[in-house]
Amino acid sequence: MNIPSSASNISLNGEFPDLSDESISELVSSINRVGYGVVSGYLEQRELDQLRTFVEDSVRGVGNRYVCFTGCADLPGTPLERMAKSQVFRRLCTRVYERATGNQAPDQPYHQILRCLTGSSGQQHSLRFHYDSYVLTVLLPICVPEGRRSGELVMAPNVRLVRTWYAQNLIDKLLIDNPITQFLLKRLTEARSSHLVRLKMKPGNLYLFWGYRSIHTNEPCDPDKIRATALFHYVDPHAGSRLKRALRGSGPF
Ligand SMILES: O=C(O)CCC(=O)C(=O)O
Ligand SMILES: [Fe+2]
Repeated sequence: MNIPSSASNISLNGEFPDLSDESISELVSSINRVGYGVVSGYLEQRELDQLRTFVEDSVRGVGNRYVCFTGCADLPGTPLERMAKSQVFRRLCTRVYERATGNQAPDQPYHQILRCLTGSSGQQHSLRFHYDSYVLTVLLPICVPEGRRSGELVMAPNVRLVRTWYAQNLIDKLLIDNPITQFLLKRLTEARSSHLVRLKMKPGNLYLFWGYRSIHTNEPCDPDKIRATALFHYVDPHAGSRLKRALRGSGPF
């Protein structure tokens, strides 16, 4: 389901597109049904060009290798900083969350990242299958290489529910984050298994999925190209877990 951001929705001047309640419902049912929902043309071309230049400069600045930004402190004046601070974008996330779960959206910050993949170091950050730690993942592609190896997003959508206990989540994660499962998932991806959903993304669109509930990763792209994605992860269901707090700093949990 593709929701156009301008045609049927209210667009506020100078702000990001504000989706109607109907569009939010359509997004949520698309995420539940096919694994993802799309808001097309979320960014204007001018904003996309600005981000592309930022990504290209950053990649060049580190010697044409993989670079990743966490949070928005290092992204001042970019549309990504504006998105992180935008009430309209926030309302998109909270309404999607509330519509899907029936629970009030908690007041949690995003886990925001900007990933720029290129070169052989970019390959190392590809085909790493995982569940996110956050319920909703909003992905904004900025640079998507042309051609066959465009770094598609690959996912087995909605394969688990949100766990009540952090310990259950930990077990799920360990069942994925081991060499045997990773090997099997890679083989399924190479075989273009129909069990996996593949997303060839278009820069400037927003892609939403249940990152916590879906096994996913990105495919590698040609090492001489740049693949850049911005991610807003929202709602850690285990934010209050004592076990999580105790384990913090002792691994990728
Ligand atoms: O860059 C992508 O396409 C996906 C990245 C991802 O899944 C993540 O950062 O959690
Ligand atoms: Fe992820």
